Amino acid sequence: MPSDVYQFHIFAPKIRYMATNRTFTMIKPDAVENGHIGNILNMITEAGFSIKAMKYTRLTEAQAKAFYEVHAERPFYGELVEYMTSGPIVAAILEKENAVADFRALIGATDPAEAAEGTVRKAYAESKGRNAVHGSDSDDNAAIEGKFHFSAEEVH
Ligand code: IDP
Ligand code: MG
Repeated sequence: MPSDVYQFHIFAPKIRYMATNRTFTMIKPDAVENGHIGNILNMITEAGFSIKAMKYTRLTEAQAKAFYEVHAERPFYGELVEYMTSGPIVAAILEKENAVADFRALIGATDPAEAAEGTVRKAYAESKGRNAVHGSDSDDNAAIEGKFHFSAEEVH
């Protein structure tokens, strides 16, 4: 192993580089309303993800604002919070090798017009805003978002 890589491993804070093999997802209100829960869960399990936790729930305004806090300054934040509280969702923690990246590939680009064939958003999203599913963008956020929705006792 080259010495610079070796040193990197010694001095890097270990936790930030440990892949958890888990991601967090939501089937969003448009997809629930349009009757796509079963088909989307089927795509997810067919792609090799296993379900570690799952619930059918509805976000409060406070929960939606907190979950999407990172987008608070974006022009679509109000619209996003309104949409995410407009109806029930399915929240889940998923497990698979390389879960975060593989799940982002499975769901496709944020805007369904740009999403690849065979992706969840290509098949089921209505628009860039109402885009059927959420997928965590990093291992750190997967852990934070999973904990936001589930207690340790709800993960199996
Ligand atoms: P992502 O869900 O693909 O990670 P982000 O950029 O993190 O996309 O945005 C979070 C969510 O905010 C999107 O999934 C979508 O529901 C909504 N959103 C993003 N960009 C827009 C926009 O330009 N108009 C309306 N809603 C948007
Ligand atoms: Mg995102």
